[in-house]
Amino acid sequence: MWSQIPWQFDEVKNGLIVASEDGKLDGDDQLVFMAADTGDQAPPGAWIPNASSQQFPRYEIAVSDTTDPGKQGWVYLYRSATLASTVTQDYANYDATQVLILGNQYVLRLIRNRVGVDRLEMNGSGVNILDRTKLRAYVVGRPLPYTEEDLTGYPTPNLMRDGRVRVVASVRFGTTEQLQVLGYRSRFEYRIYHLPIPPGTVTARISFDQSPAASGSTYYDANNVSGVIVDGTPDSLVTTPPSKWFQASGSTGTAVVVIDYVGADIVSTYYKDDVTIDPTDTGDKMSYGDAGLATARPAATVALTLVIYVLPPNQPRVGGKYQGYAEQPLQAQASQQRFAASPSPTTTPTQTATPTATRTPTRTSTPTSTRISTVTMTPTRTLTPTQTLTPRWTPTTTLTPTRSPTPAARHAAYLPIIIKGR
Ligand SMILES: [Ca+2]
Ligand SMILES: [Ca+2]
Ligand SMILES: [Ca+2]
Ligand SMILES: [Ca+2]
Repeated sequence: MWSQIPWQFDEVKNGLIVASEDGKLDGDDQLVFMAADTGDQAPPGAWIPNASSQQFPRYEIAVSDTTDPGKQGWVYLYRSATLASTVTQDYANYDATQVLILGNQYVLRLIRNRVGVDRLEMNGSGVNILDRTKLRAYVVGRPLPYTEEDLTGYPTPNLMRDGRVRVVASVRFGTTEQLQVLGYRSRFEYRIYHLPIPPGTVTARISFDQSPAASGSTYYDANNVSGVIVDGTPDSLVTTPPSKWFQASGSTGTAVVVIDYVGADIVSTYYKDDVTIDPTDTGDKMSYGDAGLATARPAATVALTLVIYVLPPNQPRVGGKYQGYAEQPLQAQASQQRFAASPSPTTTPTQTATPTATRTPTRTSTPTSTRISTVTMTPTRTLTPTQTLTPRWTPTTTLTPTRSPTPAARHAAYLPIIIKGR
């Protein structure tokens, strides 16, 4: 049995996802689908029941996980002049009026005309657990640090893509893209390409400050194994060596943040849980489990990527695993196959069982539910085995160990590429 799955092609130009380039697939354009939608490997000769597709090669794409070599899944990319799409799922959408990314498992608001986000609701709860993201730059001789409020003049985010798998919103400031936000089903990435650092900056930080609604959740990072309670009462934490991931497990969901910097030395974890009003602070001027990284000696501009996973409520300490997912993307390998007109010699005429129902010969287990596969295209016809590149992390994804599909009999998945007028 074949099933169509959600997918999208995104065009890439100079390393950035764009709304449109030339309308043709070239070497850096990306095919994106969710690893959880992959199926079994189809037996040799098995083809979708569509005559037009037989005239074109198909591509078998094998997806594997270097963090768990036993996991593999397959999808098949078909081209046809007559195939109709039956896909109804859409994992992420964009609301331009409210500047929201609406992933299946979260609602995220981008701060209009600024760098950062200031609303995060998880798992359909309607509860905003985020005060805002905070930026600080401490400059010699300046009593107060520069904050995200001082980074002004950014235009409203521009929607680049709103497909079935991901949303890409982009902020162009000057002549180059300053940041892009990629929203998937239960993960989003905040990529800042050029963050200007004020001259004379000695130390800087970026952090996620939660809202009072996050009170009662548990905070973990690489150094803090048993966790501390986010409640506005200060905690004592180990802050070195710096942790590159932070996790808050609460009653509406669990957020894991993985941060990567380019252009600054990361010196320590930043953490502040203190309800005391700080008049010099931004946002609600309180700190609820405000967690991030402090850096020293930043360059004139730094680049940083934040990958945020939205998991079910009250997860145990899993941040290290998700850091691994962020840093070790899924691998996709594509091979071209052609339809063979004659019946396959291996067909057994006496077979009584439905051949499609229980086919699972090679699939050992299903990938976890929301890892993404991105495949780059070569100009001609073959899918390259290389993964996509962008700043430092590829748009892989990942998610929830608790939401893996059952590893029972499955389907063969395919992406219908419908070519009109041929
Ligand atoms: Ca192109
Ligand atoms: Ca969409
Ligand atoms: Ca506390
Ligand atoms: Ca606050």
